[in-house]
Amino acid sequence: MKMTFRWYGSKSDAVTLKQIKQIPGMSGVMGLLDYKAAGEVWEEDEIRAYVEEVHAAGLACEVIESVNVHEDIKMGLPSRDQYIENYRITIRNLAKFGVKVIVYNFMPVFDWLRTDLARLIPEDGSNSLYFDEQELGSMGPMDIVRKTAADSNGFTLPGWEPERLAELETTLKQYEGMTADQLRENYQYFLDGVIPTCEECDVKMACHPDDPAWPIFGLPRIAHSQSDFDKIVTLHDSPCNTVCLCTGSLGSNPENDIPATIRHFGEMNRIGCLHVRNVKHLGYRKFREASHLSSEGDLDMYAIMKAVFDACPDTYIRPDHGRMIWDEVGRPGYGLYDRALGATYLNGLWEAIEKSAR
Ligand SMILES: [Mn+2]
Repeated sequence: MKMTFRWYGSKSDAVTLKQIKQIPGMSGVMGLLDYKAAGEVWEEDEIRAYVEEVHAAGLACEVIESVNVHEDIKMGLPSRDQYIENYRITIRNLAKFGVKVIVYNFMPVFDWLRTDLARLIPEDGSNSLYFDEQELGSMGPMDIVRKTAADSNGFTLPGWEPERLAELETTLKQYEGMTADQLRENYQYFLDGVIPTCEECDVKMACHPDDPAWPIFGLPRIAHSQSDFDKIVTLHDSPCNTVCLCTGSLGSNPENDIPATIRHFGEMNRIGCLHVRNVKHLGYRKFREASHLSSEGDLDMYAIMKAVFDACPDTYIRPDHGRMIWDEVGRPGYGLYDRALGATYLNGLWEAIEKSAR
């Protein structure tokens, strides 16, 4: 298991590489260029600058996230071929700098979605990301976009790029009537376009689950359960077509058995990497993100790490969203302190699992 930390780059992240390097057991980052619009080519010079900075700090950069898929690809418009070609160029460019895994998602319009980015946790005065379907019911898509932008403490949020959301109403209209099967057909077309390039370059595509793990605003969503991902990995059968197993995203739906899903795809060699975090269910389609400790949420982190150990022990992992604690001000979900605690806790579980297996 290679423990990593998401890092937004020195211009965009309040957390420094030096701080990341000082977290015990940290081997590298999961990187991104957060200023790139969906569909744009990631140029060699930009990738080189990012990767060299990470390497200079003594960290690896083998996983890149948020290479966003252009909406025209998801909608199956004729312009998709150009965007798929751009994606292929980006894959080749990333591979030149040692990238092994690319995390992306295939969610229409909205990436992850929360109704509150800083919900107070009364028990200890910290705050975390929060979702309540009932609260969402009273908001339209534009309301949630405005609220998310206003609550981001001035940081960019992946999937919430202003230029992507500027034409929101038009985009939502274009999706009207699209079924899950149609979206899956468009997905297959995309995979048929990019997976052969991944095979040439020895890079894995890792699909991030829908977050939360159900459809929203009537849009089709096709990546929020084990059976959904069973379909995805067969859309284009290749070891390069993998899952980014995000425990918190899938875990927002209590019906998803996360350790079983890790074993299932791990044994198939179809896990590209994992995001590991905990979630506290508060009612029907209502949850908040919890600290990583099993007893503070509803996921069994021991069972999760044990499944990783048994089924995909060489994979990349990062602690996912943390709470905001110790009065830290930062990008919602991506502060330093709680994610560092999370990494340390996961490393502790790992050591115990490893030694007891001897
Ligand atoms: Mn995730």
